[in-house]
Amino acid sequence: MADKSKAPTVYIGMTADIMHHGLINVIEVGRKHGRVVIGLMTDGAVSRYKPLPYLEYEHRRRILENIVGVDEVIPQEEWDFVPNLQKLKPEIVIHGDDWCEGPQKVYRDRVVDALREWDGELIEVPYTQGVSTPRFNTQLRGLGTTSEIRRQSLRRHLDSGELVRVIEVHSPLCGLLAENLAVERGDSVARFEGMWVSSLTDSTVRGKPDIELVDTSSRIAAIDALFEVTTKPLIFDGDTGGLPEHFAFTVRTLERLGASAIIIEDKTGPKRNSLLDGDGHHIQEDIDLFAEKIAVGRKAALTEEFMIIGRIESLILGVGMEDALARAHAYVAAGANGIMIHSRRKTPDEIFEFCDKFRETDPDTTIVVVPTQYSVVRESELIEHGVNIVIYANHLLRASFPAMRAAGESILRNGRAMEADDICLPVDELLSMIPNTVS
Ligand code: SPV
Ligand code: MG
Repeated sequence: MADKSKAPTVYIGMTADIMHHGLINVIEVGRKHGRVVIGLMTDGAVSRYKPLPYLEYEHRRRILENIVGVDEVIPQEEWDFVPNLQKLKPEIVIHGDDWCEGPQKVYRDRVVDALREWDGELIEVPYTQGVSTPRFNTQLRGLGTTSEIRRQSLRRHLDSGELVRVIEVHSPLCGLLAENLAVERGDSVARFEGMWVSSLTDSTVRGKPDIELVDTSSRIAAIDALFEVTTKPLIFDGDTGGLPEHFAFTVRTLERLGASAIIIEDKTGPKRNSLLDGDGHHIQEDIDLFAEKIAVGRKAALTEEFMIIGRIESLILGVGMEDALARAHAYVAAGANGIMIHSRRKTPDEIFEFCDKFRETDPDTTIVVVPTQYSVVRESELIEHGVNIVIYANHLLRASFPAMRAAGESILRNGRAMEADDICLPVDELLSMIPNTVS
């Protein structure tokens, strides 16, 4: 092989989730010009813009390293090429010309500016007709996912270091919404990375109170239908977890289905929802007994990636920060992979205090929060205080009810349906939003 050490450095940034001849074309152009260094987007870089790649970083790296013409693969930690370009100062950057227009154009402009600093050159390879990564992605997602890939994907999101945003889903239709919603926010695209199956909304849609009345088996059966039409990871609200012997079975069942985590709360006796007005609706479990339940669940889990998350009610019950912290450390020592800290206050102060103090001695364990009452809190603030997962725990159900009521009232008021049409989804949209309804 010719000595390439003196050849110009050619930088090519890519995700390389689905390798196709369009990407090979780009690499082939690169190797004609010098030593090809691929800046491979990490999961974190990708997730600022797109759903997580199918293949993990290490797998994508191995594939690329085995492609003729690729001399080196380095991580590109951000969607923006510039930080890597500043480090490498490559003579040449190669990219498909599909980024000259549209949302990627600002990143192209930044590359052009950066290259000017050291007289580098941008070569744009004509877009290969007939291959479109977004189209491949849509087709792949249409095929669904496997239990294993789905289960692991929550950990992958956490490993990316980004805040993981989770939305409550109480039906497969909500699941489709969670799957597909995406909103441009600043220089990235915001999505929900995962789904929360809430005891509150699972009970409410059945017209039942949130008191562990809807049995675990029927809640789990509903997950099967949800999984048929979605690919994102799921966190299950396991209430108190029940008896430790029962909890072990719940863990196994969820894990087998492909759920990524269960959260259980340190309550005992008749369970009541934590957000009920007034104090004393529930009793907190003894710290050692609850830690033991976590340990039983951890032992039952067959995979490392399935997460057991202990939820602490100390702030809800007003028993103090010290108690909350002591419980957090005890639950982690018992094997909890994460801690959910809950609060009923309208401001996030006590949540911030808990997170800051917990992080003083535990930089790693996943922290989960549910800002229903302190909805003023911004995701950027949660990130500053070391939160890893934010669960919007009941919003799709709460949003749907006023809309349904308004439609019903309109029909009753007007003696016909026409006035309600404006607030209803057009029927053709309803039909076309479900995959395979329209060919
Ligand atoms: C749920 O969504 O069922 C929860 C969160 O457990 S909360 O309702 O705030 O207790
Ligand atoms: Mg609940």
